[in-house]
Amino acid sequence: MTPSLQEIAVRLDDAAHFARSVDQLVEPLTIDESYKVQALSLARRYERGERSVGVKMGFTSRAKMVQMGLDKMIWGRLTDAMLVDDGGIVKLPQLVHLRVEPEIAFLLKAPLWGRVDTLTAGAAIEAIAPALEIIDSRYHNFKFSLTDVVADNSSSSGFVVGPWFDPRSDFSNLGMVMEIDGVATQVGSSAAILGHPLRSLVAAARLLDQRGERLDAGDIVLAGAATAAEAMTGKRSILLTVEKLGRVGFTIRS
Ligand code: OOG
Ligand code: MG
Repeated sequence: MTPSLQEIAVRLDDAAHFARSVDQLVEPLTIDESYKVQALSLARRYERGERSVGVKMGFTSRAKMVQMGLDKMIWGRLTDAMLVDDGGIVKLPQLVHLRVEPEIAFLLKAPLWGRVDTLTAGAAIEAIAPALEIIDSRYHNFKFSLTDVVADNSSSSGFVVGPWFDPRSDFSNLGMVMEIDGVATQVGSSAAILGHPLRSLVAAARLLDQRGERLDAGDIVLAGAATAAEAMTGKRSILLTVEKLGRVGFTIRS
């Protein structure tokens, strides 16, 4: 018997909750259905007391598309339980197989939905910050199709946000260096995110609207990784430096 979307959502939510990887979905889902599974699995988190704090965009850079072999933008939902303090600690047993990637975060001061231009999107930003995303696919070996990953909340697991800055400074092409235990492992620019990270916010407003959702004042939006993600297995210290915006970091403990 084909499992219902709710059954798939429970399977993926349990996998995330208990940090156990599962098989890729054998059920042929449409992209619509995979976003429904995502919403159903998040509903379980909200029932456990988590609160929505925004969204993350995925596959907004060439580097990420090439690394994962997928070429369509996706999005996932962020909750307060995923937020890791700047300088904080993440424990490995809570994760299946984490990866870390350098991002830019937006904090919104106004709602955004549908087709908006970059001027409107820019005017809705309260502040921008350097950010690290901790992704953790719930599928074995971090392997998935587009609908698999969307159903799995686009691999969302955690995120760390650095100091907030005035968004009126030019952030179209800022150097980004991610260091692991003091060694620069990923080097890029904010321009790798769709040519300008603001375009990721424009895309978020449009893609959410297609599912009848919108961005609200107070939401955080992660623009998507500027470089490929780094897999990590042991204790590590991760630091991202973004030109003009400063630093954000955290430590992984076993
Ligand atoms: C999917 C999530 C992609 C990004 O920043 O591109 C993403 C994955 O790579 O597991 O978060
Ligand atoms: Mg990401």
